[in-house]
Amino acid sequence: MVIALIILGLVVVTILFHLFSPWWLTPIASNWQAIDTTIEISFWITGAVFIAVNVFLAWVVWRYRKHGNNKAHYEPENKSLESWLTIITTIGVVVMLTPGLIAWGKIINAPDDAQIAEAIGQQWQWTFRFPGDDGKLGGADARFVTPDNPFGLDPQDPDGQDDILVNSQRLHLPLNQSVKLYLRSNDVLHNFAVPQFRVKMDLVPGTETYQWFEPTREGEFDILCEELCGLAHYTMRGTVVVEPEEKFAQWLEGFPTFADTQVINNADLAAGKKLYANCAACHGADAAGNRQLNAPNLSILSADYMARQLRYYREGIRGAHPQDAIGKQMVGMASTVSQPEDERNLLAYIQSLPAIASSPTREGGNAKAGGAVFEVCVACHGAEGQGKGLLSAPRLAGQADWYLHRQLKLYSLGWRGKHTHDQFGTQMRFMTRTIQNPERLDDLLAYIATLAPQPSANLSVSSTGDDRP
Ligand code: HEC
Ligand code: HEC
Ligand SMILES: [Cu+2]
Repeated sequence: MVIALIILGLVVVTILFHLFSPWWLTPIASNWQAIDTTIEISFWITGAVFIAVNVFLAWVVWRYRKHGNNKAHYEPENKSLESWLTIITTIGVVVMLTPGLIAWGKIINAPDDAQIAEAIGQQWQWTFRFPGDDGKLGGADARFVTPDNPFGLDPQDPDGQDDILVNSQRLHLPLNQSVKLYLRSNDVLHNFAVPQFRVKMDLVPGTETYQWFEPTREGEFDILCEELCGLAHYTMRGTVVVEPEEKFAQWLEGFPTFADTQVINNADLAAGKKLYANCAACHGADAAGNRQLNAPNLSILSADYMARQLRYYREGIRGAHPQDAIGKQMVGMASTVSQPEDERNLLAYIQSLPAIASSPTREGGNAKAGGAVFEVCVACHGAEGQGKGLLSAPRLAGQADWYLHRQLKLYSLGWRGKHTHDQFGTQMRFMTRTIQNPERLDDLLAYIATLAPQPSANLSVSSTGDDRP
């Protein structure tokens, strides 16, 4: 009797929980109502079966409880009961699966007029690519990935030259326009999902998958990596911004084509040198930095990293804290090179200067103990602190120790890396927690100082980044 009541109680609680649960589907923002319908049908059918089976179970427990000397009647076969159960189950399963198959048929057939785009997943960030005027995406493969070519586009493919590279975790999309989003992984399995769009799909290394949807609501939605196995996929966050077509077009214009990013080596160095005169006042004619002016060493940094920092300064992502007077100096400077061509020429010029390692200025600290603190940094900044282009992590070896000290402090204060558009900085803010105390910080900086390359070693663009073979 008690058990029968417990079973009935569980059924009632489950139904109430289902009806009043705060965790319900987010309001839909795409054309995929069919997915919601499929989910609802499944809920109705599984719900009905759940109630029927449990009520029957409770009834059986109560009806055939032990009393007196009654004995179970043994009936191994019952043809008519078995056929009925088989027929009802079959109908249930068919009703449940058919809408799913119909929806799947639509999911794999993108409309012909869909806008094409690509999402690239790599540990642990998203980047995006749009075709240029030719409407075609060029070939790409993880084996083409170098610090100069982080998207891994085939340099020989003419279709790829005008592809627009969006090196940002924010993907803008036009409202009410279907998008066929190709999905490519540069390393492991990932899974691209925007819960409000209702479609999700795995990214599989070595092959290209896709999904399509039509955003139907303006706004910002989270991009999640819903790959559950593996390390830290939950940190792969991005944002989809759905906006009217004109605004989208304007946004897209701000990004370089693949060809643009490749000319950095034959950019106009003379023009770059002229622009650099402004910067030399603080960063020095040799770009090796100036301690008195708090200006870091630029000679060791990759163009890609510097370009992102300049953009961050311009967009109020870095140097924006009201008390950050030192960082603020760069905000105005970064806007003097807001033209993509100026910025390219300038960065190409800085890259053409020989890399100079800054000499250590700090005393104390146990470099040996610091090596242990540095172990967590290796995953992104490399074992020699050389930086990894693929992970957007800059070179630390050879950077001025007082500058590194200040940046780590800014991260832990939240003056840097706290802006919602600063996903890389957010990673770093979590990382600074592993340093824990001033003593370990001293040790760490002493260790990084031992990683500095030979003074004046020329670290050309292609050797500053990724350390993969
Ligand atoms: C008034 C002095 C001053 C001038 C002029 C100046 N900078 Fe800076 N720059 C700084 C300071 C100070 C910092 C460090 C800010 C901080 O600690 O947050 C910095 C930081 C940077 C960084 C970030 C480096 C890193 O490792 O993250 C880049 C890139 C940079 N500057 C490039 C430039 C360029 C390019 C120019 C010329 C257009 C320029 N700077 C002109 C003072 C200056
Ligand atoms: C998950 C990858 C990751 C790990 C681990 C990591 N970093 Fe970083 N770090 C980054 C990225 C990405 C950036 C660039 C941030 C940006 O673009 O604003 C960065 C930036 C920095 C900077 C600023 C450099 C500059 O030129 O301004 C310092 C300093 C730094 N990291 C030190 C460390 C130290 C020390 C550790 C270990 C305790 C560490 N990082 C661990 C990814 C990482
Ligand atoms: Cu992932």
